[in-house]
Amino acid sequence: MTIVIDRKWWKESVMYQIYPRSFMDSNNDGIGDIRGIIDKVDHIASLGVDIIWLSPVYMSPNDDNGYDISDYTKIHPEFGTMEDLEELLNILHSKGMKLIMDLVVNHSSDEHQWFLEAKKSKDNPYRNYYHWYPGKNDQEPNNWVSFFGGSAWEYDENTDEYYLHLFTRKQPDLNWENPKVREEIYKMMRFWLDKGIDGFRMDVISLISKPEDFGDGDISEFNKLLIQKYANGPRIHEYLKEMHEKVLSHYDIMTVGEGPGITKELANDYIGKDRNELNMIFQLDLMFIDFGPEGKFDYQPFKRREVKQLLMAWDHALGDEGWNNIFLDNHDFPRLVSRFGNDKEFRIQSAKLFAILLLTFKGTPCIYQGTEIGMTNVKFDGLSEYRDVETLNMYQKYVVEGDMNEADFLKIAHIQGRDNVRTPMQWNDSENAGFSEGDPWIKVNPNFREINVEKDKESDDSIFSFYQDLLHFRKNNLALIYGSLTDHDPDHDFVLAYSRKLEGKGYFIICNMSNESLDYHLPNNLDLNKILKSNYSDSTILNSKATMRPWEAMIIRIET
Ligand code: TEU
Ligand code: CA
Repeated sequence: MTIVIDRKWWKESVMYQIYPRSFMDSNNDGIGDIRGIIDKVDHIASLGVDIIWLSPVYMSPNDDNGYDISDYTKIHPEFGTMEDLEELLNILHSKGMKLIMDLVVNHSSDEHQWFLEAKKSKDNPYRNYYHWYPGKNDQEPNNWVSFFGGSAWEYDENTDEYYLHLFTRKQPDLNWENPKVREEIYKMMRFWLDKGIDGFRMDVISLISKPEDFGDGDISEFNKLLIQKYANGPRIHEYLKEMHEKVLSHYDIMTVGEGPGITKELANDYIGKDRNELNMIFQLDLMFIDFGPEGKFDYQPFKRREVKQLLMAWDHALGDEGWNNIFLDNHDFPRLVSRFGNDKEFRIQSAKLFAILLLTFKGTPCIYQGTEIGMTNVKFDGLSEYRDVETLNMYQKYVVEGDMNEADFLKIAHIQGRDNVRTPMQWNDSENAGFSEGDPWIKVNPNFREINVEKDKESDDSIFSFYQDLLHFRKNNLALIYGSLTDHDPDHDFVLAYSRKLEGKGYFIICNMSNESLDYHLPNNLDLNKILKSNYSDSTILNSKATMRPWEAMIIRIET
């Protein structure tokens, strides 16, 4: 029976995220730049990925490292020029690769012209490009809090009103109720799409529609407030359908929306194939797995079983209706080998295990810069070495205004902080890991002499080569792209065992996500005999039993 496959280039692609500030510095000012990316394009192309997601390179005061945009159609000089961007785009296209850029339109910078106008007076034509509210008895309009700690409201003395900012006070939320705002954004999107970019990653797109009721929310748990008041607002699908109709549908592009607060039950409302909204979402349930009631810095260790359950539950929820996106780290969350693997005695094995998971699970994979060589979290010595506004704001909340001591806070920052994934890309063992001959904007991870691209590529145990081989394997096996996914061991605490099947071709994948060794009994209803890929050189299966060592993973052919 031939299955009808709805083939799309973005379903068959693998994404690679670049955080430009930390990727490669070509002019030695300590800040990564577009010219640096151009210099390293061959590294990315040789890996075998297809789409680059470029985090923001637009004009910004860098309160949130570019996620606070003051001019959406201008390149920040520290990253280079528009010509540099166009050159990068042309080079990628000449290599058959694609470029998607970050669309950050839930908020702008408070230094954007729109906001500079809006705050001049209550009757300024730009006033309701943002959300302004009078206080209540000299208090904020309601009890909403920012993702980054503190109130979500900032008082503006000049006009005696508060403005809403779900992130920093320098990131005022845009008012999507205002059709002028939407038209400005659509115009900006066309500016970039007409240049030939291949789509957008849409920053916190689930937050752009605000609730009708601006009353107090349930602040007992951040996630409750997120779902109750911030995410999936009443007009979200109207806006996305309008965006699709007015902009997206006119181009052969890909869209992936970052979806804080999008539950798996709501996901297909955004990405269902006939919804005419987005192609994919970056779901954050897995990324928020160890968030306690107060959020990320209220750290609650997760169980490996929960990782398995979330991965499978989302696949099941999307079914054949929505197309998944599989990622295990990005510029906002700790390094996957430190968070989900073992970055000490089993760094290489666990990094490779997650390469197998990322590239054989169902959905478009996204690899974050440095993951291809198993870069790890960083343990900075003191607060002065941290750069991320989220971490610094949380220090203010927990240490300055709270009763946590600095040492305990730094322990959490080491586990959860976003600087973990923002230290410079480690190219070689020369000064600053070959990232810059200047003074890097953030300290290089001291382990760069052991962990760097050059050293990894020379190693017999190369993680980069393992990714290269798997990427090639995936591209040539549609069963790993369009095949069904079946969970063969939902109850096991730390072994992930699933199969992928398409028209008679099939693969059985086992991942031992633990420091334990075990004999794993293979399902007897599958004829499994040939190990095609493994992260140990001598993996064996005998009489339907796989001897699994710590962090061992393998891809076994299903004979049909
Ligand atoms: O992130 C929003 C988000 O939901 C979280 O990832 C958030 O950044 C935080 O880490 C949760 O504790 C997006 C961008 O990816 C992030 O870099 C920006 O800081 C944020 O939006 C605001 O633009
Ligand atoms: Ca630079």
